[in-house]
Amino acid sequence: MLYPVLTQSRLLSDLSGVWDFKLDNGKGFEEKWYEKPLKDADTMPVPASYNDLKEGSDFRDHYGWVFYQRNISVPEYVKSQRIVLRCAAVTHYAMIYLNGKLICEHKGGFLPFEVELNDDLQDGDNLLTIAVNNVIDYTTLPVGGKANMMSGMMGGMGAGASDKPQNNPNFDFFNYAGINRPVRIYTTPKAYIKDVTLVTDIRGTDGIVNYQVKTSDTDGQEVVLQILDANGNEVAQAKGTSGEIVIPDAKLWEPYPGTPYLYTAAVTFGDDYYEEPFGVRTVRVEGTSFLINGKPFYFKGFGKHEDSAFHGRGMDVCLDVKDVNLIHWLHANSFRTSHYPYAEEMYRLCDREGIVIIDEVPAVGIGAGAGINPYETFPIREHHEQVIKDMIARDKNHPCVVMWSLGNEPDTENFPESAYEYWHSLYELAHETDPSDRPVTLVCCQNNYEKDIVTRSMDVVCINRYYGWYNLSGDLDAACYGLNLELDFWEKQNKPVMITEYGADAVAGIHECVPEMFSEEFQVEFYKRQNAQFDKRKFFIGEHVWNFADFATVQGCMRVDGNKKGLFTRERRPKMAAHYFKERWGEIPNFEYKG
Ligand code: E8X
Repeated sequence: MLYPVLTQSRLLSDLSGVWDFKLDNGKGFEEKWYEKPLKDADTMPVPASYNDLKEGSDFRDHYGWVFYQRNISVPEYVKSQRIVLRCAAVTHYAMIYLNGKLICEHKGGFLPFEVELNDDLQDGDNLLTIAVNNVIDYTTLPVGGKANMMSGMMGGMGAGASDKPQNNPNFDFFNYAGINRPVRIYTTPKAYIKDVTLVTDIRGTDGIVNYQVKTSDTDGQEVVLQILDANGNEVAQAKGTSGEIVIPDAKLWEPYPGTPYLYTAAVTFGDDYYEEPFGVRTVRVEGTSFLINGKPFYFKGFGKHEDSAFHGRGMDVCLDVKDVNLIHWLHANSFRTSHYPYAEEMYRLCDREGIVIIDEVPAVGIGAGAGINPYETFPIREHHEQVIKDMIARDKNHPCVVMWSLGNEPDTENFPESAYEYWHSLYELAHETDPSDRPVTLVCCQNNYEKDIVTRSMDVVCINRYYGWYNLSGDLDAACYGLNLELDFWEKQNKPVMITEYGADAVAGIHECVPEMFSEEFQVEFYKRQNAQFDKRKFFIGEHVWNFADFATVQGCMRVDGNKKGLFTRERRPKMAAHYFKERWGEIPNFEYKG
């Protein structure tokens, strides 16, 4: 799906601002709140999560529906155009009403969807209502369970004691909800460009672009695709809906501090015109190496979250720019969009800034504990396939995206065959869906890796490991011993392996001479000791720290004001470990680190 941009043929209007808002009291649909202006409405910004913006657990811990509302009108002179309402992400389920009529529904809280308004727009004001549901259960991604993950660790004690319905995340981040990303209206001519797909390759010093343009009608107008360089000069051109274009002496897209050179594919179809930035680069797994532009790449970075004070999970381009600059400051080169696809603005930024992304769908929490086979009991397969296809459709042209992650920490050890059947077929689906056929992975939880037969079947083995934290707590000698036993196992698999999570909570400001858990010194020591093990292994292609910054999560006896495994605090102040990594990563090149 194309990102909405303002061009010579397309108008774009952002509906960000303060909307009317009301928490459902159970009667919203019965009383048809979407038909008239909300009575006694609260005010609520869009985009943002609503949870932290009004005091009281009514908002913070709301369960179920909320209603957002505002008026929209469009000028007469655009009515000859196609008028589209596009929501970049509504978490987790959206029903859109225009003047009381349901015009669109969408499941899934992290990907865009759109609806044409032409047939339903009236002259003058139109009442736009977006009803949003935040319920997570065994049918949603991410998954909600019977008891939340934190109380689950205490054997689910107390679960079900209250009749008040509540969300019980089967995952470790706060279930922020609402209209988390922009709502926009854009126009296109009636005959329009539907989609652009760009697959790049390198031949000698030439850049090759295999392109495909989908249009609303197939006859009549011709498609023209021009390739513009960074100065806007045309360097190549082609006609027709698909073909191969050669860019002589192409400049490649390389991760920073290389040059992340971007070209623009400028597409004309009749009266419509669209511009898609892209980079010429290749990605491939070969033996135990991960190759970008044919050179072995070493991942230095983190798992992140979209998470900040006030906004919750609401899109915040200011924070994105700050984070990207902190990533540069650390000499990191990559991150994983744990545990859901991020806002499109972040990928566009990373394209420009040369930061590499592992793009993850919101499949987190697929595990129900011993005895219950989630693959037989969670009706999520169809939805999971849909989000994989939608994420790839949205992000396929980004040079920054180098690998797809099908999910995070599912049960792969209690029901190894079911897990294999489930995940491996999704692996095949991702490969079939991606026109660039990027590597595909599944991020695996600390487990019995000898029983797990899925993780080893991915293109890159991605492991989350907490030796010295959740197990062998505080004992770093034992942690290194356990880690090495496991690395010996992986060495034999002849696959590239990277750690996608490892880390220790550190409360900023807690210092100790003898490093103990929760101190900043322990966090540094934890990383130093384990990094020394990774450095000895040639097949080990990257280290992603958990987490970039402290983040909000569900309350529980293991969390003091959120998850504190960040290298930065939630306000982005560096802990000692940030300084340690800045020094370490400053000495690790992007390419050929291990020869
Ligand atoms: C943690 C992280 C969590 O925040 C992340 O979303 C998924 C976790 C730990 C798995 N991985 O708790 O900080 C715990 C495995 C125990 C052996």
